[in-house]
Amino acid sequence: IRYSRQDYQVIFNKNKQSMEGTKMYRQIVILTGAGISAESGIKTFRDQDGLWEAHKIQDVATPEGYARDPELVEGFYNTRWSQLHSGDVEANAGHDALARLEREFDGDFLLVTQNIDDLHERAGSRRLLHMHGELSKGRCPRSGQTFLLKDPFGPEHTCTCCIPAQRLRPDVVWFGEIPIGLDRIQDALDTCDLFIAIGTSGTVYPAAGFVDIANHHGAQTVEVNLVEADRHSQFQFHLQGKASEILPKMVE
Ligand code: BV8
Repeated sequence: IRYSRQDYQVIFNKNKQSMEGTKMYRQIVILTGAGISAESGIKTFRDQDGLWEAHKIQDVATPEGYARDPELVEGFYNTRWSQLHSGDVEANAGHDALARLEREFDGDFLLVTQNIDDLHERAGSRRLLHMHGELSKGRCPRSGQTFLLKDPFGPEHTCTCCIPAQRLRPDVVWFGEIPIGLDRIQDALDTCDLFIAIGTSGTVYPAAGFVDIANHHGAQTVEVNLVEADRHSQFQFHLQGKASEILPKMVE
């Protein structure tokens, strides 16, 4: 994608032929998944040796699993929390490119991420929505109030909003729970003219259905992924490769 200051021209190649389809865009919605953080060393969910290899979804990413064994679930998130705060993980060129696009594109822009890491924030993204929650926060199960975690979960992590204090749970959206910000996302999808899905397998709903809403409203839809993911047939364009290599080229 190349853009000039006052507007945004998109030139894509499709099926390897370069197609001079230049368009002016006024509103962009971007959806990211675990694939954009993969090159920062953070495991994805469904690639080989992914997060779901070691754990069953129903044990670590459902309210029932948490009720059954909170320590197991806290351990699952603490491992990820510790890696994220280890100093070994940083935003990659894909995150940086999206932050730059947001800064320099003068239309409406919304970055929706399914990821619970803070790498988009570290790269400078601001108009950002974590639809599946955030790893660095705990939530009071009674009031819903969230608290920034200075260290990993433990039984001593309690809220300060209730008496007696309640044990904080991970502030993430588990299967069967309602994702965050759906109204705002729906509004943006209803009016966007470009929707780009990056590094997501398209297996989890409602995120996997966002491309259908964008298509329904006549937006240009683009998928950036190593492979043709589950919903690839719904995308008008597929840019195959690593997010950290493709995104900087799109934005330069
Ligand atoms: C809801 C928790 C009701 C936090 C997560 C039957 C049919 C359809 C739907 C359902 C169904 N049964 C149940 C449902 C609903 C269910 C669902 O979709 N289940 C699926 C499994 C069928 N969904 C829910 O329960 C959701 N809630 O529906 O509530 C509702 C809804 C609306 C309104 C009212 C009520 C809640 C879903 C949230 C679940 N929580 N995570 C955490 O632990 O992180 S989901 C989990 O998977 C993550 O959040 C992650 O975001 C998400 C998707 O994974 P991806 O990000 O796509 O990662 P993945 O590993 O799968 O893929 C990585 C991709 O990157 C690959 O394609 C790979 O090729 C690519 N890649 C790798 N490296 C790179 C790369 N690409 C580019 N560059 C690279 N370098």
